[in-house]
Amino acid sequence: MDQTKDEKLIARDPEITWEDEESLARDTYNGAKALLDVLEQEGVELIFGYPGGSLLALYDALLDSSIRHILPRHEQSAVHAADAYARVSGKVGVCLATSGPGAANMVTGIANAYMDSIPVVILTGQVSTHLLGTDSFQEVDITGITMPITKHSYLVKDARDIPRIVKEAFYIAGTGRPGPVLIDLPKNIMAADASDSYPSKVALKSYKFFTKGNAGQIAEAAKALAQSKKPVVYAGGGVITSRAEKGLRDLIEKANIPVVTTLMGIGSLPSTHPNHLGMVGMHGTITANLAIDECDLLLAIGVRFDDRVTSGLKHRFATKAKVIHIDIDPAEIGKVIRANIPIVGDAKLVLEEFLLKASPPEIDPWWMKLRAWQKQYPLGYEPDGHLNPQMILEAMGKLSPEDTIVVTDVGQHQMWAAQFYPVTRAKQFITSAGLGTMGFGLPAAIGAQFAEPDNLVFLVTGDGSLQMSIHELATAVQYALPIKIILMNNGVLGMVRQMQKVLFNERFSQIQLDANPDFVKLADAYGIKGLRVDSPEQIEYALKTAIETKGPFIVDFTISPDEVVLPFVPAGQGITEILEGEK
Ligand SMILES: Cc1ncc(C[n+]2csc(CCOP(=O)(O)OP(=O)(O)O)c2C)c(N)n1
Repeated sequence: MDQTKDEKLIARDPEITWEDEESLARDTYNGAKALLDVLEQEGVELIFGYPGGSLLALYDALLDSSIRHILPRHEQSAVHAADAYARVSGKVGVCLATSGPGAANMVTGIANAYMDSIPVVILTGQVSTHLLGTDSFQEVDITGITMPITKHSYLVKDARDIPRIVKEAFYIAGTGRPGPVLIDLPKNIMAADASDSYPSKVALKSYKFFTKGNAGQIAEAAKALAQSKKPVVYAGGGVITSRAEKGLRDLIEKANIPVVTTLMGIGSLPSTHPNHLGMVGMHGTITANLAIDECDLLLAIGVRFDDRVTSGLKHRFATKAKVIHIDIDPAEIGKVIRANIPIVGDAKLVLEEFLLKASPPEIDPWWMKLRAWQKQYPLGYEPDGHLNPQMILEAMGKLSPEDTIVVTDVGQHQMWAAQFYPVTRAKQFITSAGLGTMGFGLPAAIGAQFAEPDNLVFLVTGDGSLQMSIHELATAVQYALPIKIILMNNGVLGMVRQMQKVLFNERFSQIQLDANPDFVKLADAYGIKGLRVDSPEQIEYALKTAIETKGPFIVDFTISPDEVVLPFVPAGQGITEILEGEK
């Protein structure tokens, strides 16, 4: 008897469940196998995922695939890890979760990638097509839920569409302004007969992006630069995404113009470059903020005039300046600040063209003013004999090799890292900027370490943030990832406490983390070595020990809850209303 035929007959019997049909389909070339084949052809080496009932066929097929599957301990972590992997490797990150709770757990991670324009393909299991819309077990409408936080999404209804959809998803995620693309995969589609034809090209009529900027607008911008007396470059994450660091450096060195960066733009120019005035915005340097306020020409490259920079006060931001805005996403032009000279295009290509046309403006008096501000308002801190967080970051910079990657969580520690770690290159400083997601750090450090297995990866975190993804210590151990965790342990939700202290007259509300574990002991329970440090003299020894110890390591630095991040421009105040303040 023809067994396969018989199985097919049985599978059509209404009494036979989809589960039975799925296991009968295991031997055929099904949607799951087609999916993995096309992912392989897209060059995917790693998937961060978490299994479940809707993905049984896919996890079965994974056993025969060359793709390596990494199992974090939470689906949110799978997205953060894929996100950081993409930020560091420059490839599209891939993550996977089952239907319902698995997919829903990914929402914060997807929003995080969306806000920072990171290319991630998210694969979610879904209930079988005949159950869609029936509130069936573990059903959520994940394409609906994530509509505003994805660049695009697909619900696959025919297994034969899988190769085309995957090809399109990678193309959309990784081109133009990058972002997350979700593919929802119903259970029966994963088990259904599929096609192994892989399209060589993407044909998407409705998806277009500009790469080359308009030559006339670039010429106009170069003319404006040559005539300006007080120009400033405002560089963002777009510079790094388009790998325009060299173009930026060539331009600002040729024309000798000062540069400020956003949080996402850290690394677009080495922090030690003489033209670098530091980060701009809420916790930026005073000089960077005064420069924006005073400049007559603002050359904004790959930025979105985020309210962390503008304080949400567009009528008070760079009011004396002619604005040149270079961005690949036309929707960003004029969204917040009106651009006098808009240039839609890829920053790298635009800057190459700009360089050819640029001539240096006469700006010696401007530089004298900037240098005077830098002298008057240096970014520093007063060592007070205690363990100041800034010291730790300076020591990390001194002791770590140049190819080190620094991943941060969210809070005061993030801002101290942005201010005091000497970042020398693009893709070295990985942080959750737009969404500000506590709990991003540890899974992101995992993704970063997978992207660059031979480089030192530091995670700078806080006791609040770390506890939002502490379970990922197990993942670091399981995959022998030698991440060095630098914990700034102040016993409080420091950044919120700081705002309550400064803006709410020290009326502290719900910021005390009273039942913190002993983090060194906790790490030890996972098999991770660690040290606790509470005085400045121990910093160097602890960091050296962490770096030299094989495998993951935690240094638990006890810092005072009274430490504050300065300067501080409170939200809703003009960027010149900077609190320098005393601690
Ligand atoms: C998921 C999430 N919840 C809440 C917040 C609001 N928030 C921003 S910073 C912060 C405190 C962070 O505390 P910790 O990680 O200990 O870092 P610290 O500021 O003390 O350095 C909070 C609660 C957030 N950013 N993300």
